[in-house]
Amino acid sequence: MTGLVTVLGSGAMTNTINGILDGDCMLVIGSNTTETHPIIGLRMLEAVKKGSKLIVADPRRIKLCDSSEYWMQQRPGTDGPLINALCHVIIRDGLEDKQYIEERAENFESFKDSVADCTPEWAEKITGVPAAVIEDVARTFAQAERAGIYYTMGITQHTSGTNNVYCLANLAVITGNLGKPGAGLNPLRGQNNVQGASDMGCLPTFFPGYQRCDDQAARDKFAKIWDCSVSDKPGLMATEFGDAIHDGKLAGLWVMGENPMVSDPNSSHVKKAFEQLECLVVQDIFLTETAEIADVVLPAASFAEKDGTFVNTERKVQRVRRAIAPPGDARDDLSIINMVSNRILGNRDGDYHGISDPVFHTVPPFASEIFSEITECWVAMAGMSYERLETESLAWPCPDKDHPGTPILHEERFPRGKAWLSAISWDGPAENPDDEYPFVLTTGRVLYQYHTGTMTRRSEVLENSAPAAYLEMNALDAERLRLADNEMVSASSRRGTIELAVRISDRITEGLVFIPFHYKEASANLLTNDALDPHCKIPEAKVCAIKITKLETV
Ligand SMILES: Nc1nc2c(c(=O)[nH]1)N[C@H]1C(S)=C(S)[C@@H](COP(=O)(O)OP(=O)(O)OC[C@H]3O[C@@H](n4cnc5c(=O)[nH]c(N)nc54)[C@H](O)[C@@H]3O)O[C@H]1N2
Ligand SMILES: Nc1nc2c(c(=O)[nH]1)N[C@H]1C(S)=C(S)[C@@H](COP(=O)(O)OP(=O)(O)OC[C@H]3O[C@@H](n4cnc5c(=O)[nH]c(N)nc54)[C@H](O)[C@@H]3O)O[C@H]1N2
Ligand SMILES: [Mo]
Repeated sequence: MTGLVTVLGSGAMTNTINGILDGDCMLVIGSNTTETHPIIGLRMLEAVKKGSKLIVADPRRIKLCDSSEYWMQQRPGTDGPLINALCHVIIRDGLEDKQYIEERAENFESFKDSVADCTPEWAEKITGVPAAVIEDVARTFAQAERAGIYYTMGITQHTSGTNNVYCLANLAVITGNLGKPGAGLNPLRGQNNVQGASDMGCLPTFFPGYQRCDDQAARDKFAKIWDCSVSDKPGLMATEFGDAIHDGKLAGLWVMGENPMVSDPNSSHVKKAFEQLECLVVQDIFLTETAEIADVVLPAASFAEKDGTFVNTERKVQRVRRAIAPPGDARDDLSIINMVSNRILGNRDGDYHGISDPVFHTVPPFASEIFSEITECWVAMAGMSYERLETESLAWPCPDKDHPGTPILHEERFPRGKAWLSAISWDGPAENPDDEYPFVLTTGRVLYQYHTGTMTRRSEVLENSAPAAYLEMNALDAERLRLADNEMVSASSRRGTIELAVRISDRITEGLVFIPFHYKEASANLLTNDALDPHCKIPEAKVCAIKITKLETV
């Protein structure tokens, strides 16, 4: 989300997890927090006990709805109009934080005009959320002293994902909720160290620390530190690889710690593309479905078998310590990358002779040396060191060695100075239900499984708790299709077909069904749409159109 990075810093929480307890109001939108971030979910429930008001916005009746003051059950893919309507009511009733807007925001008048027509009645027609509920929620949120927004994939996995986030940023700014405790705009990051990966430049336009590759000064800086020339051309987003392969623009791929054969939308397209690659390398701790079709598999060490740092969702840098030796030929990712790099540079001897740790098979440079280099590359981590991390809990930015770190972002100013309130229009999902494909499919997660299941499905306890794929469906829809609980159905989209059991549930509304994407034997991503958000290229995993038919048992 390049635009947002310049506005907000990065995709991390602006506030802290424990700070949830300092708030008076929480808007949890598109996040099934108790299942996907259980520790954070617990904090939210504690906050409710302390008197904080919980507002949930989710098309499904998730567990948090049991503790919420309001539940807005919007139609999938309609968050933009819903949030714009909240802003409309707040401004119409004069509940915006005028002083904050005056001091910290720009473009308010034009933003105000942009939401002038976004009345609750207008939004009700699009979202299905009653206008009266939108009115109440807007007032509750705006009148809270400290209101925090918590969002995840229900907001971002849409062709309007970036716009949805801009809408939420507008809401946070006009209510003065950025830069103070118990508030903020808080995307809860999903994977272990996904924050660290973004921070380190695992994004096609950035060097480490969100320094742009099209910025000459940044290029000069990295050319000097790395002692080589660096490219000014942004790379491709991972979700653009499939088309690039089909178009003959990409011939080789090195996949590290991802299983795109199961996790990428429209898997048949992905599979065809990957089969055309001249060279596919997969570096993983297990032989995944993607590794099975690879030319080369590089066995990697797991988190418990390596040294380094992870950055968590609240920007805290945490030390990881080797506890056990990696099995067999497995090596930590850093050593593998280094060994391959040495060969590319023709420096064949470098690594093997360099093995100085016979137990853990690590080769230099070691994680601690890399960390020192990071502190040279990026001012936000310049004040950190392994020594400090031993005893201190440090969230970036931490620009010098006496700096205590920054748990709450934007207390004084935004990266661009003042926050820019942008007018956001709405297009709707790329694929809508019709006569042939009458159901909306949304996909996501369950508590006991993790993504493509390579790790969790190897754990007996977890696997026994959630062993099989299912399709969650409302009782009225099930009745219409003459389906009993647990009966097998075939679910098809324009892209593929899977077979799985029906689970009748009052968590879901008529016309909508949910399938978890953890199960390769009934892989939801054979159905999902690979339409992308034009800005950040995230695929629309949360909305596509499907048809469902009962499977006749013989
Ligand atoms: N147990 C478990 N925990 C995980 C993971 C896992 O695989 N398993 N994965 C981790 C990762 S990488 C991530 S990114 C996070 C994701 O965490 P979440 O985003 O919480 O997980 P999801 O199940 O993808 O979707 C969240 C919610 O979005 C709702 N939703 C669907 N469509 C819409 C919509 O149009 N608008 C709104 N507002 N909501 C919608 C769904 O009903 C669902 O409740 O979880 C992390 N935690
Ligand atoms: N339909 C649908 N599709 C989705 C989503 C959705 O909500 N719906 N969510 C999307 C989201 S938010 C995400 S994050 C992706 C997740 O998609 P993936 O990242 O492809 O899924 P994982 O199964 O987590 O794959 C991670 C791999 O890393 C390996 N691994 C673990 N530790 C290490 C290590 O230390 N080193 C190395 N080299 N490998 C390691 C694991 O064995 C595993 O195979 O799925 C996306 N796909
Ligand atoms: Mo994720």
